[in-house]
Amino acid sequence: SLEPVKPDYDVLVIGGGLSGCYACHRMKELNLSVKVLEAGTSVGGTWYWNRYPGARFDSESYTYAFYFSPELLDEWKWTEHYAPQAETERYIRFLCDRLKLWDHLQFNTYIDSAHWLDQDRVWTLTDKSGKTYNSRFLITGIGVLSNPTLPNVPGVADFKGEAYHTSRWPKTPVDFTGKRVGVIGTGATAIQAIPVIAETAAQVTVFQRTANWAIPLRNAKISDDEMEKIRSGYPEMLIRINETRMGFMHSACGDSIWDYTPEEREVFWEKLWALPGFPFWLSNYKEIMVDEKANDLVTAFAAKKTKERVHDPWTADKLIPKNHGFGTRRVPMETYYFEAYNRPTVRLVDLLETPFERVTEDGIITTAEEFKFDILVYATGFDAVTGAFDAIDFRGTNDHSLRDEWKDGPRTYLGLTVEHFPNMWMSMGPHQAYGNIPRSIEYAVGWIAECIEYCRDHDISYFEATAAGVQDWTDHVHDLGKDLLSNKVDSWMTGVNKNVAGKQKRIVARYMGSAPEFREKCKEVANTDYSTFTKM
Ligand code: NA7
Repeated sequence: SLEPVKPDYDVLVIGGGLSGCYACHRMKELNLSVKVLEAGTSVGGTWYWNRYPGARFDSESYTYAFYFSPELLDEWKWTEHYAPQAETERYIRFLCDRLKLWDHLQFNTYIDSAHWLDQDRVWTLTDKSGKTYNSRFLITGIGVLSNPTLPNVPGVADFKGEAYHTSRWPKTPVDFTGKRVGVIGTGATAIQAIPVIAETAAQVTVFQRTANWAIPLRNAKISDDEMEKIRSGYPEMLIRINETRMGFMHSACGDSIWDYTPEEREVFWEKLWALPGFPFWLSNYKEIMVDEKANDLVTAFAAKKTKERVHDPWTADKLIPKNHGFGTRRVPMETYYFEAYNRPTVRLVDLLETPFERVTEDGIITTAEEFKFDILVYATGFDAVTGAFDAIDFRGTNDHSLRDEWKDGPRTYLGLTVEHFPNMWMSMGPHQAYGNIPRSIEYAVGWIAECIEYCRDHDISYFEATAAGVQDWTDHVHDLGKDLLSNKVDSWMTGVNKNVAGKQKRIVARYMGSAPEFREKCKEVANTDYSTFTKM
C-alpha cells in the first residue's frame, strides 16, 4: 500500500533469552517502547529450551550471570558452582521480576520474516500466524546454538516410541526407569546427559560418530559461607573477568611448553587436571591451540586420562578422538561420563565402523545390527551461529536477503551489524567475541543500547554498516583465526553441520581475538561518533 507504515514500537527484539532480556531492560531505561518476541512459552532462551537431564553450566555460576547491577548480584544466591538448568531458568525469571520486564515480553511468537521497508525506515516482522509487528529499530537475540537439527538418516519420523531432541526437551521430566534408550551424538550435551540417563535406564546405547575430548567438571554445592565470600568478591571478580581473553575467571598461563621438561609438564598438567572446569583447556601452555607438536603432547596426556577410567579397552579406545587434537573443538565438561561406560547397561556403538542405515518404528538399524528402543534421545546439536539467522527470512535494503549475503560465510561489521540491514543490531551474531556468553551479551547489548541512544538523540532514522567496514572487520576476523587449530577442524564452531544442506564447508564464524581487544575496537568506533557507519 502507499500508506506510510508507522512503527508500533521504537524497538523490537527477537528472542527472549539473556540477550533479549537485557536488551529489553536497556531499552526501557532509555524510555523507548520495546517488545521482545519469543518463540517459547517463557523466558530463558538456551536455558528454557535445554532442559535435558544433566543440563548445567560448564562455567562458574557466579561468573556466568549479569554484572550490570550490584543489587541483583547481591540478591541472587547460587547453590552450585556449576548451576543446573532449573536454577539458571529461575535466575532469568528473577531478572524479569526485578527489572519488570514481563509486560514487554510476548511468548509463543515465532518470527518467520523480518523485512526492512526502505520508504518508511521501518522493520516489519511477521510471525508464524501471519501477525506483523513494526519498529524503527531491531535487535536480534536469537542465540548461537538455538536451531536444533536432527540426523539426516532415513526413517527419523517413523519411530513410534518417545523421541526427543535434547534442545526441545519436554517440561514434564522423561522417566527412563526400566527403558531401553538410544542416544545419538557425543557432544557437550550428550556428555552431560548420558551419565544421568544411565542411572535409571535399563539399557543405554550410545551412537558415536566423532569422539570428543572431555574433562572433569568437579561440580560442588555452594555453602552459605561460600556464597557470602563470593558476594564480597564480586567487584574483584568483575575486574578479573574483564581482563581475561574469553571473559572466564581462568587466565591463560602464558608460558611456553618448550621451556619445560616432560616431567615438569606432567606435574603442571596433573595440577590443571585436578582443578574444576575449564583450566586444563584455558590455562594451559600458550602453544596448545596453535602448534600441532604442542597439541600432540597435551592430547597424549588427555588420552591417558580417559584410558585410565574406562574398563573395557575397546570402548576406551573408541572414546579417544583420533581425528582432532585436544581443545580443537569445544571441550565438554563431564561428571562421570567415562565411568558410565563401565556400567553393564551402557554400550557404545561406533558409527564410523557401522553407520546408520535407518531409524525404524521401534529402533535403529546400522550396517551391522538391529536395535530396539523405547526412547530415542537426539543429542545431535544445532545449525549453529548463522543457523538461527537462516531460519528467518531477513530482507534489507533493495530486498537483499541475509541468507544469500552469508551463503559463503558471514560478513559483518564488529559482529554487531551488517551492510544492507540498517537499524538492525545483533547480540551474539557471528564474528562476535563469545567465550563467557553472558559477559559478551552484556557488552554487546550495552554497545547497542548506546548506539540506539545516539540515534535517538541525533534524530537518526537510518544507521547502516558500510561495505568498507564489513570488509575490514571480516578480513580482520579471518586473519585472527588463521593459525588456530580449532579453525581447521569440523565442528559447530566452524559452522559445519553434516545434517544441513549448504553447511558442509568450514567458515570463520567467531571472532577469536581477546574480549578486551574486541571491546577496545567497538569502543573506538563509538568514540568517533560512529563515523564508520552511514547515518541519516
Ligand atoms: P554438538 O557439540 O554439535 O554435538 C552434536 C553431536 O551429535 C556430535 O557428536 C555429532 O557428531 C552428533 N551427530 C549429529 N548428527 C549426527 C548424525 N547424523 N549421525 C550421528 N551423529 C550425529 O552439539 P551439543 O548439543 O552436544 O553441544 C553444543 C554446544 O552447547 C556445546 O559445544 C556447548 O558450547 C554447549 P559429529 O561430531 O558431527 O560427528
